[in-house]
Amino acid sequence: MKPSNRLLLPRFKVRLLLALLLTSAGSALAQPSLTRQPTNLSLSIGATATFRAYATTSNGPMTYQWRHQDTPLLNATNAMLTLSNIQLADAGVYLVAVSDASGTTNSAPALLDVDPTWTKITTDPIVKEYDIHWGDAAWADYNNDGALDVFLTTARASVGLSGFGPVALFRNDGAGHFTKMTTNEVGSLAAARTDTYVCCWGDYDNDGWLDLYISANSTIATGENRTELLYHNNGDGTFTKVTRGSPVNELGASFGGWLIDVNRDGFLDLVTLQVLAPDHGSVRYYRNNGSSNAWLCVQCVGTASPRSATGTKVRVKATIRGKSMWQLRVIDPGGFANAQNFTAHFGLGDATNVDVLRIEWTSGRVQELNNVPARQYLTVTEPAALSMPQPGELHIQCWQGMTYRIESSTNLLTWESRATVTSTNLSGGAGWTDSEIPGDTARFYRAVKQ
Ligand SMILES: [Ca+2]
Ligand SMILES: [Ca+2]
Ligand SMILES: [Ca+2]
Repeated sequence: MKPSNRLLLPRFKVRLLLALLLTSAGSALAQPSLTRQPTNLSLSIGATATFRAYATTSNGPMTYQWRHQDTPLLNATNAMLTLSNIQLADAGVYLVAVSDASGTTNSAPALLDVDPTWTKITTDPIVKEYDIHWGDAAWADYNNDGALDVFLTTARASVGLSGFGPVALFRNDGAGHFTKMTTNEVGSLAAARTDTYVCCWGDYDNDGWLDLYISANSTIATGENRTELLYHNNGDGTFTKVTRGSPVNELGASFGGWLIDVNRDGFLDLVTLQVLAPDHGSVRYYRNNGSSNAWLCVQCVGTASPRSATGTKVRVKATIRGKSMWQLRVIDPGGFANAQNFTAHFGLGDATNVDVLRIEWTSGRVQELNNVPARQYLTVTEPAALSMPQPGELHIQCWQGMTYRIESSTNLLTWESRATVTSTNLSGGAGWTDSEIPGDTARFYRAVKQ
C-alpha cells in the first residue's frame, strides 16, 4: 500500500504550511474592508462638501484619517468628512486611511472639483427662509431704487400642510443682499397669510409705485382668506391693504390672476381665473376705470437680443409730483400661473413726459430716448447690429421677417437709399453687397428698420 504524501511530509514543512495558513487567515480577518468608497464631487465655491466611507473589520476598533493631496487633515478622523464653505484651494484628491489593530487600508481616491462659476450663498436671509412652500416668486423694484426685490407666497396645501402660510417680501440692497421686510417696515403686508401660487406686481393706479396683487387662496375652501388681496404701494416703502371694492371682498378662489391692460387705455385691469364656488371655472374681469394719472407702455422688439426682448431692462426717468425718479421694469413673461405679457407698463402720476427712456438690451446694447410723451404705447426696436466681414459686404443681425432699408453716405450728413433687404432664414440675419465699392473714399452704411 502506497503511503499518502501527507504522511511523508517532513515535520518542518508541516510547521511552515500551518504558519502560512494562519498568517493568511489572520490577515483576511483583520484588515479593514471598505464597503463604501468616497465618490467624486463637483461643487461651487461656498458649498459644503461631504465625503463618506464605510468600513468593516473583525479586528476593531477602527480609526480614520482623511488625506487631501496626500497630506493628513487635522481633526478629520471620522468616517464622514465635511468641508464647509469650500474654496478653490480645497479642490483635489481626497482619500481616507482606515486602520485597525493589524493594518491600514486606503480608500479609493475621490476628486473634489470646485467650480468657480458660482458662489453658493449660505448666510443671506433669503436662503434662511424656512416657511415658504411651493408658492410664487414675483420680482420687481417696488421701492424704485434700481434693484429688483422679490415677493414670495406659500401654497401649503400643495405640500400636504394645513392652514394658511406666510408671505415674505425681501428688499434687495443692490449689492446682492436681501433683507426680509417686517410689519414695522412695510405694514400689514409682511404679516399676510395665504395659500396661493399666484401674485404679481403692477402699478394699477399709475402713481409711479408698483402695487401688489395676491390671488385668493387656490385650494382651501375656507371663508375668511378666500378673497383676492391687493396692497397699494404708498411710495415710502410701506403698503396699505385695499379694502374697498369687489376684487378684495367677493369670496372666491383663483388659480391664475393678472394685472394687465386689456383695453390698452394705460390702466392695468385685473383678471382672475376662479377655481371654487361661487364662480367655479369662470373668469372674473375687473376693468380699471382709471384716473388723471399719466402712463407709458413700452413694447420692445429685439434684433441681436431675443425678439420678445425677454430679460431686457426698461427704465424711465420722470418727474412725478415734483420729484425726479427712475423706475425699472424687466421684460419677463412672469411666474407660475400668472404669466404676464411682454409690455413694460409705467405709471407716471402728473408727469407729462418721460425725461429719459433707457433700454438695456440683453445683447449688451443700451438705447436712450429723451423727452418721450406720456400716455402712449411705444414700440422700440433694438438698433440693428451691423458688421462688414469684407469691404462692401454688409451683414445685419436680425430675426426672420425683419426688413431694413440700407443707406450709404460718404460724409455722414447726406444718405442715399441703396436697397431694401428682408431676413428670410430662420436663424436670422440679412446680407447685402455693395456693387459700387469706392476706391480710396470712405463710405458709411446704416440700416433703417422698416
Ligand atoms: Ca428695489
Ligand atoms: Ca401704484
Ligand atoms: Ca385698462
